[in-house]
Formats: sequence, structure tokens, C-alpha cells
Amino acid sequence: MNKSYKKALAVLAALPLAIGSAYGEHVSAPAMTADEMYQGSKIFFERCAGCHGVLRKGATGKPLTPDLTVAKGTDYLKAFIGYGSPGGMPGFQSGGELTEKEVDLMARYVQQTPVAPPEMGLADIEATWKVLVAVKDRPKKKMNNINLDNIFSTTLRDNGKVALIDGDTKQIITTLNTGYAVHISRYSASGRYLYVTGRDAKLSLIDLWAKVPNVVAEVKTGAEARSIETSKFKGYEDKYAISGTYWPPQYVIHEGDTLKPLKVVSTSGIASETNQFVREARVAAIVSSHYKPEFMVNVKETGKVLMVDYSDLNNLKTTTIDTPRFLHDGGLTSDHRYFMDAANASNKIAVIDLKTSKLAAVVDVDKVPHPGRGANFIDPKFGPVWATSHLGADTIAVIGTDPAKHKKNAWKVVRSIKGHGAGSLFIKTHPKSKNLWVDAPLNPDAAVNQSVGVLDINNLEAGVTVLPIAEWANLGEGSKRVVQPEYNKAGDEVWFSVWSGTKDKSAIVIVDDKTRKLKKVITDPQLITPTGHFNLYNTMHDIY
Ligand code: DHE
Repeated sequence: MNKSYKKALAVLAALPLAIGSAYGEHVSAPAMTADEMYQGSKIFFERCAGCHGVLRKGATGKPLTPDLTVAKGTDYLKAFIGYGSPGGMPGFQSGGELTEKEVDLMARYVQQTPVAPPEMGLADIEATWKVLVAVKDRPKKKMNNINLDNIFSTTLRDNGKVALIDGDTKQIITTLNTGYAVHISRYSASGRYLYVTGRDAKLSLIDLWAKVPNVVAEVKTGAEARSIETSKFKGYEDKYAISGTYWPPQYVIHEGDTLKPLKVVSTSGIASETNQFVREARVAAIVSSHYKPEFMVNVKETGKVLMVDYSDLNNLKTTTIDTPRFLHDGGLTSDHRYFMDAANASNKIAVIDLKTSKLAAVVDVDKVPHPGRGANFIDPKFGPVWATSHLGADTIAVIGTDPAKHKKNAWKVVRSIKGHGAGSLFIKTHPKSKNLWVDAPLNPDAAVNQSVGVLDINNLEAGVTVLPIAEWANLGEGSKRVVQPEYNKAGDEVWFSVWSGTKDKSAIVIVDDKTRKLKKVITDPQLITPTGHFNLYNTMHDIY
């Protein structure tokens, strides 16, 4: 975990939660007042649940259920929370995020019975659903002069908004109120609609044909979410959207042009490697198939990819593929046939064949792969490849992806290249480019997390050239983490967010891909905490 996850579960943190009964009463847990319990829940959901899980059963972080924590005792837990561990637990007191008193409170809190967050069924979800502009009242044709193919939807994380930025003029077209801390943006298959999901599981549907693009529908599907996707198979363009939640652990299929919830499916179930039941089986990335009317739903803790056939929602067919755990993010190969899926806690990439609906391979990579959607390119020696960087290692794994013409290299790490530093989140290239860009926003060294690395695809051995993106933005004080390379439609510009705190200046920095020189810095008081940004054409067509 890192300071950047600070506000992770603020929505749950605000709820008055009942004490659960999953583990019985732990009479030996140290006493806490109701007020302390409330404070503890708030801190836990804001800072800890992203890694340890809402029910504290463990995920990226260790389980923290009272059967384990009570035996450790308050002093041991205080040291652990305060000063961290070599295994990746940050020191919350040494890092200045919690006071000594708060660390003491949390050491006692994690010995109590976990609280039970609310469920959300179809009726509860439907009760939150709002159509702000009815389909019949929306424009019948595009009413603006914006080159929609080249717009970027940029998350304004701590401001509960997205900014739509014109990729041609570099002007902010508009900012739109969305859920809290939007995680990702995806576009409908026709390119007319934009879907965004907040961490608070509030989904917004934006009509890009309106004179000024506006939010036309909203719905809340739970308390915590990270993923949304849209139907892309021929004949189903714009018909459905699918959203996945961390809490409750489930996915929802929606009407594409209204977000009306149609179907809710729980993802709790039996885990792939342990064959044990997991209640908190969270939905991580969802990817849409171009091969069949199917969504690939990553269930993190059970290590299952659910290939959900949306052609008949009443008689829902799902192919369940067992993979290593815990599934996180991933993307398609350049031919769209395979889903390269990071099982980050196992240091593996699971390869799912979207044509045969089978697991094609499991590839060992370095510690905690984190591809975003990854990067596809033609390696001069090994042919078509897909690459991921890592959170836990300073390497880029390059994996062969063409079993038809380059069988020998398929599903093997053909190269492991030194990257820009551990703590990398995203890697990107474009079919028209010869550059491979890699960030490292979670690297502890400011010189690394405020810059990016770029490699020449035709001379990967030459290593990374470092570009000082944050310095180019010239923003003054702030954390200035450089996040997520994203290409424009033409593939000749790369956009980066320079992400600082809410009170600091942030920016978007645009680099000329050919010359690797600064092209433009977008600064604007509206650009508060920009993180992810998603180009319409590239996102819609899975070009990365
Ligand atoms: Fe993300 C993608 C989950 C922290 C920015 N992030 C994803 C996806 C998941 C996920 C499951 C894939 C969605 C999909 O494709 O359908 N992210 C999580 C977490 O659980 C985690 C580790 C901790 C948390 O509590 O949220 C986390 N993520 C972060 C951040 O701190 C980032 C940098 C800033 C933020 O807004 O919180 C961040 N995540 C992103 C971005 C993507 C993403 C920009 C989309 C990448 C893409 O290219 O598609």
C-alpha cells in the first residue's frame, strides 16, 4: 500500500456499520468504545481494506481476522502497523500517515470481530438508478464539432469528476460530476457513450453526441468498485454495460444506453487453488471479447475468469476458467484473440484463449506484474509480443503471443528487460510507434516516480532513457507522481498525468512520441489530482 491509496474505501468509511458475526465474539480482544470502533472502521476502510479486504480475510495483504490477530497481541500489531514490514506493509507511523494514538487504536481494532458491510441486490441497485436524459430526448446525431475519436477522459481522482479533453486542441471540453475517485473510463463500441465508475460504485453514462457532452444516467451498484466494460461483439454494440464491485462481491449487467440494472450475479465461491469458499471474492478487471458475445470477469480472490455469455441473460451461460490467484488487471493481444491476465499475487500471467474459451498457458513473470492493459508490439527478434512491468521488480517481461507463426516463443518470456524501477503501474506503446513507455509512480524514490522510462522497441538492449516529466511540468511543490502513458489516436503523442495532492498543482504532460521532446503541458485549476486518462479510439478498439 502507498499514500496514493489513502482514500481507498472512504465510502464504506462513512457508513454506520453493524458488527458482524462471522467470527463469533472475541472476548479476549482489547476493549474499545463505540466511538473508537467507528474511528477504527473509518481508518480501516480508507487505508487498509484495499489490501486486506473488507472482511479482513486477506488479499494482497495478510488476513487480519481475530483468530490470528488476538494471539499476536496489541504490542506486536502496533509495531507492525507503525513501522511496516519487509514484506511490503508500509509503516503508517514512520510514514507520517497515522499518529501513535491512531496506530494504537488500529492495533486494537484489528483484534475485534470484523464489521459487516451492506449487501445490494437488484431492487436496491434499481432504487439508485436515475435516467437524467431519456433516450428519446437525446440527439439523433452528433451535435458538436469535437473530434470524438481523439478525446481523452481524464480521472480527477479526489474531485469526484472526469475531465473530457480535446486531443486535437488540448483544451478541456468540460468536467463532469461522477462518483468518488473514478477508477476507469471505457467507451461504448460505437464510440457514442462513455462509461465511468467511481470507487464508490457509482456509474455514470456520458452522452458524447450532446452539444456539450453530459451525464445522461447514473446508478450505484455497491459500496466499492473498480471496473466497467461494454459489449463489443458484432450486433451487440452499445447494447450492454457490465460493472464489477469489490463490495458486494458481484457483477451487474446493465442496459447500455440507460444503465438500467438487468442482472446481478454473485462472485463469491470456491477458490481455484485451495478449493475453499471465499465470501469476499472481488471483481477486478473486466474485458470485452471481440470474438464472442462474452465478458471476461476477473474474480480476484477465487482465481477464476468468468466468461459471461451475454447473448441470453435469462439463461446465462458462463465458462469458468481456473487460474492462479489473485487476478487483477490485463488486456488483449494485438489480434484480440488472447486475454493476458495478471495473477499478481502468484507472479504469473494467465493466458485465456477467447476463441476456444480455454486457458492457453500460464507464464511465470517477476514479482507482482501490473500491466494495466499491457503493451503489444512486434519484437524484431521474437515477433508479436505483449509486455508487462511489475510493482515488485524493476523489470519488464516480454511474452511471445503468436502461437501460429512463432510457436517456439509463444507464452514464454522471450526477454526480461530492466525497466524504470519497481513500483511501476502502467506500460504502453502504439502500433505506429517504436517506443515503449513505462512509469513507476509507486517507486519510493521521487526521482523515479516523477519521471518515466522509454525504450526503443528496435533496440531494447540499449535500455531505458529517463524523461523528467514532472520537472517539465514545472509545478512547484507536490508529490507529482507521473502516471499512465496513454497515446492519442494518431499514435504520435503520449500523455502523462502529473498527479499531486488536492491542494497542489497537477498537470497533463504531452510528449512528442517521435522526438521524445516536450510538446505541451496542460495546467488548469480544474485539473485536480488527475490519474488515469483514456483516449476514445484506442480504448474502444483495444489498441495498446
Ligand atoms: Fe487501479 C485499473 C484496482 C490503485 C489507477 N485498478 C485497475 C483495475 C483494477 C484496479 C481491478 C482494472 C480495471 C479494469 O480494467 O476493468 N487499483 C485497484 C486496486 O485495488 C488498487 C491496488 C488499490 C485501491 O484501493 O484501489 C488500485 N489504481 C490504483 C491507484 O492508486 C491509481 C494509480 C490511482 C487511483 O485512481 O486510485 C490507480 N487503476 C488505475 C488506472 C487504471 C486502473 C488508471 C486503468 C488502467 C488501464 O490502462 O486500463
